Amino acid sequence: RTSKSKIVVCRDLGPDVMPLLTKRDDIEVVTWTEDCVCDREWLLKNISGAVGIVIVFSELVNAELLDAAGPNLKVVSTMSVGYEHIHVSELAKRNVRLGYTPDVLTDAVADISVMLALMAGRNANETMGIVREGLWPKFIWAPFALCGPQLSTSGISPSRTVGFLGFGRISHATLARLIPFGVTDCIYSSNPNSAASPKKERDEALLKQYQPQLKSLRPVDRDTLARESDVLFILAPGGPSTRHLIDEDFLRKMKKHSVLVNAGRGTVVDSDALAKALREKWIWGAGIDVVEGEPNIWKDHPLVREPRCNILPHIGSASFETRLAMATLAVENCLAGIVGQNMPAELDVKAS
Ligand code: 8YV
Repeated sequence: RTSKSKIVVCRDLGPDVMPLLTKRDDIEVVTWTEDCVCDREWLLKNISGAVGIVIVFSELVNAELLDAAGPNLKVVSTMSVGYEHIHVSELAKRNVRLGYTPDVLTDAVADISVMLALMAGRNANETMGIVREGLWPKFIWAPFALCGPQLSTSGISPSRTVGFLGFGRISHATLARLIPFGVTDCIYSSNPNSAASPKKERDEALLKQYQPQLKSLRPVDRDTLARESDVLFILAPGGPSTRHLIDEDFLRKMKKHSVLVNAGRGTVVDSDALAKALREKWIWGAGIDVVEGEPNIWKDHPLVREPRCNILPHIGSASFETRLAMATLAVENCLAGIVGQNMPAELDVKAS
């Protein structure tokens, strides 16, 4: 009798994806089926002897967990593109491979980034509050009441400069969506810690692709990014190197009518500074899908109290299509990795 390989799955991945695992005779699947974050005690107990584990971004993968798994563990597969919940060097030490889910969520997150930019510019949270609270009948119409800055450029509105902190796949897809809006200038800071690290050929190709609409595309330092962006998209990864890159100093330099969008990681933005910037009107509005300290964001959080802060509970990748693709890829990565095959999307833990 050959023993089955154990795979621990930290969320029920649904009826379309779970059978990829459960229908296999050679695999024993142990699944956390509760509708809440996987219990740490349960995980530490059940991971013992596993060859693979499929996780989401709320599972911390550290030495403790890897030690609890023991020497059989070959693969950690996360259903996310971000991996700051994973201590990559601990994986490297133990020769454990890492699967993740880039690309498949790019469109969904780019969609929601544009949505947040529009919501923030046109005061969605504030104005929907008027309707929700039954205040519409009392509202006195005035030509400039409830107005906000327009994202699209037309004969009547000036050209817009969009800025990106982080200029990877999701930023490129967001820029592509903004071209029909008439955006003419794009600036970015791709290496947020120092001067931007430009990629000349890539930038020339993007400019060529979007001409004649797009007039300029250039890497800038953070100061220029703050001063020149009409809409700033934060689409950078989390972790210590990007923590609070958007701080009080940065926000004070931004334009009064500018909009800040964060669909990357909450930790990049200092929440107190952003709340102050909105309260004191240094910037026009914010649209954020991620907040430092999430999901523990209660009603009295300084950002929740700001009417010009449009907050979504981290749903950037939450479309049926994208979550299905992410879950499928996470399982495929795991299945390939445990038998030593090429994983469809592997992150090189030794190089990271
Ligand atoms: C997911 C994300 O919602 O992929 C990421 O890094 O932040 C989101 O797409 C989340 O990670 C699900 O695990």
